[in-house]
Amino acid sequence: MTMPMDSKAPTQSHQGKGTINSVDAKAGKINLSHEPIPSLDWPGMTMDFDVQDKDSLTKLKPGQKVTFKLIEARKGKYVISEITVVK
Ligand SMILES: [Cu+2]
Repeated sequence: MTMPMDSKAPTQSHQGKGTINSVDAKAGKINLSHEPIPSLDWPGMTMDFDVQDKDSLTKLKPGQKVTFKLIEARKGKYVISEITVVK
């Protein structure tokens, strides 16, 4: 899929699901083992993510299952825009 750089389309978000391995609220980073994300054509993997809103990390702990939304902050760089603990 190709998209023009000046696309006026609203920022597309991608929905993911995973388990928290570690949280660095100060740095605004979280390490997740996430399930495949078909809309990005990503396989399941363990990786670090930057989080837009650092405060959203303060209540998160390793072992929790979460759903999250990813947006492309800049080309090829995906950050979490929303993260929610699954009960
Ligand atoms: Cu990944």
